[in-house]
Amino acid sequence: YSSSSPKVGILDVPFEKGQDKSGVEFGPKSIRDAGLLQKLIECCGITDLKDYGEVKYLNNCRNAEVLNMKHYDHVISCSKELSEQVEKVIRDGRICLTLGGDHSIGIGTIHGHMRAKSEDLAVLWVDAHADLNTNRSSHSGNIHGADWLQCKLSLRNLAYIGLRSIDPYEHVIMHNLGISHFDMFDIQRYGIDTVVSAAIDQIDPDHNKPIHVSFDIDSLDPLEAPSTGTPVRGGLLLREGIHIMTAIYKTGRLGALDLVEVNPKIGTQGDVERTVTAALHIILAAFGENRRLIKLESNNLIPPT
Ligand code: B3U
Ligand code: MN
Ligand code: MN
Repeated sequence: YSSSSPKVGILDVPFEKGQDKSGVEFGPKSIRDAGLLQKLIECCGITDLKDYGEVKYLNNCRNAEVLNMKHYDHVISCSKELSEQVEKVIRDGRICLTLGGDHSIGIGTIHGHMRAKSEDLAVLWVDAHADLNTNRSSHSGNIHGADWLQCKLSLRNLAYIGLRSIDPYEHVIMHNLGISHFDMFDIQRYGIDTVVSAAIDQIDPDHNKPIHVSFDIDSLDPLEAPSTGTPVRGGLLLREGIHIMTAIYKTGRLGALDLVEVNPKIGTQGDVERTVTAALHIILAAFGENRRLIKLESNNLIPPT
C-alpha cells in the first residue's frame, strides 16, 4: 500500500428518523468533539482533509408514503441530498467519511458512491443486524433496518460481518439470494483475519473495485460500545473491529466509510466515552492509524550507538 496519505472529505448526517430513539442525531458531534479531525492528521498522517460540514435537507417528498415505513418521506429526502453530497466529495478525489446518524443513511452514501465511481462497488456491511427488511417484512417499521435492497447494487457485491440478530424474513432473503455473510460463529471459528480476507475476496474477487464500508457501531459488543439504540450482546471486540478496518486500509481501495448509530444520549457518561472512542479507533484504523507512520519512521530510524 502506498505511503502517500489519501485525501479525505468528512460529512455529518445528524439524521435519526430511521429509528425510534432520540439522540443518534448527536453522533457526529460527539465523534468530532473527541478530536476526530486532529487525530486524522496526527495519527494517520492525513495532510489533505476537507470538512464538508453537515448535510441539510428539505423534506420535499412530503406526500411520499409507504405502508409500514416510518418517516419514509424524510428518509428519501435526506438520502437524495446525502447521495449528491457524497458524490461530490468522491468526485473531488477524496475518500468520503460520513458520520451518522442512524443506519438508514447507508442508502444515500452507497447511492452517491456508486454514482461517483461505479455501480460495481464492493460493499462491506459491518453490523449486528442485516438491515434487510422491506416495508412488508419489517416488524418495527424502522428504515434503519430496511429497504435498501431496491438500489442497483448487485447482491454479489455485498457481504456482512458481525451478524447476530436476524429476523426470520431477513434470514430467508439472505439465504435465497446467497448474500455473503460472516456471523459471530464464523468469527469465533476462523478468526477475524480469515473472515475479513474471505469477505473481501467474495465481494471483490479481482481486487480492483472501490470499497464501501458501512460500519454500524452496534457490530461491536455492548461492553465496547454501549451507547447505541439496539445493542446485542456477544459482538465484536474493538480489537476485531480495528482489524477489519486495517485490512480495508491495506487494500488501498477504500472509497467511502460510514460510521453510524452512535447515540450519546444512551448510557452513562462513561458509556458514551467508551462508545465514542471505539468509533474513533475504528475510523482511524480505516485511514491507517500508526501503519503509515510506523513505516515512514522506520525508514529514518537511527540505530542505537
Ligand atoms: N431487524 C430489526 C431490528 C434492527 C435492525 N437494525 C437495527 N435493529 N438496528 C428491524 O427493526 O428491522
Ligand atoms: Mn445497521
Ligand atoms: Mn445494527
